[in-house]
Amino acid sequence: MVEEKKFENVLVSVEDEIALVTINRPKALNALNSATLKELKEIVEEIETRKDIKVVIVTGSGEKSFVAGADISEMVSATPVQGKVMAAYAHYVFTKLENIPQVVIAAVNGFALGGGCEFAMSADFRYASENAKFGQPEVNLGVIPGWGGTQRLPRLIGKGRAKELIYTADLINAEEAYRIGLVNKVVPLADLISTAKATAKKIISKGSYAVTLAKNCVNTGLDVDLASGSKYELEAFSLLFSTDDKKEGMGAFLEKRPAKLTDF
Ligand code: DAK
Repeated sequence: MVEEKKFENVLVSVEDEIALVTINRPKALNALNSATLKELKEIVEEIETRKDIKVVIVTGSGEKSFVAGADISEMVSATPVQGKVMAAYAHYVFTKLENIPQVVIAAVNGFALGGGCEFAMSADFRYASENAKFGQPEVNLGVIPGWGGTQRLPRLIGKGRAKELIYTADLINAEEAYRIGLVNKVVPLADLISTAKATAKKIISKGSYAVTLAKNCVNTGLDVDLASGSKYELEAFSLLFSTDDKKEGMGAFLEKRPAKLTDF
């Protein structure tokens, strides 16, 4: 169980079916080096198989930074082949996180820059503390976003806004991130985790088959044309007619009582 293991750079706790995954390298503002990515891979791969975890909250330790990017001290001397291997590894971890059956909420508690913003974007949605700052500053370093930023950012906030952020390397504050749809909510830092947990609890009270299939439909649909996405939705929707949750949910509505929805 990952919560019983002692990782060097990541803290994991599980309570009330919520896993809290905290990147813990505060001296480097939680920058993601290969050791941290390796730990994250192990954690995500285990969480994917755990029926006792329904929602995952990812955050950074301390009060200043979520994740300040890929670890620049590790990248500085990397050859093109090493850079490609490191980027492919992070792509694997982020895409895995994006598609696990559980809902993933990024609780962005400070800097979410470069690979940190890309990490947050692989969550289902993001809540930010008032001090959070977002950006893709890679062009300052002579590179481009390499962990999915050129792909997920335009899908989230639109092509023009994404290009402006990437070309200028500008950092934006939490309010601006909220205005452009990069985050769903901005709250005081002290309330960030409790707000994410409150949403997690609400989601957990729903039928988890339905939530997971809704996640699959949105994720799959955004990568294909509308007709193919709609076909996928049709299949998922009709599959849910086989579940006890569908009988219970609709039956409870008609009987005017609260529904008791089940687990995976
Ligand atoms: N990597 C390593 N160390 C970092 C770091 C990072 N990304 N960000 C901060 N640190 C370290 C600092 O070096 C400093 O360490 P010490 O000097 O104390 O040892 C410590 O964290 C505190 O940072 P500062 O002293 O700089 O703190 P400030 O409050 O003054 O500034 C800051 C905070 C976040 C504005 C600043 O630290 C900063 O600008 N950090 C870098 C942010 C950044 O550029 N992030 C994007 C990283 S690039 C690719 C694949 C992926 C990528 C690229 C290519 N390929 C396909 C190969 C992804 C790239 C990125 O993510």
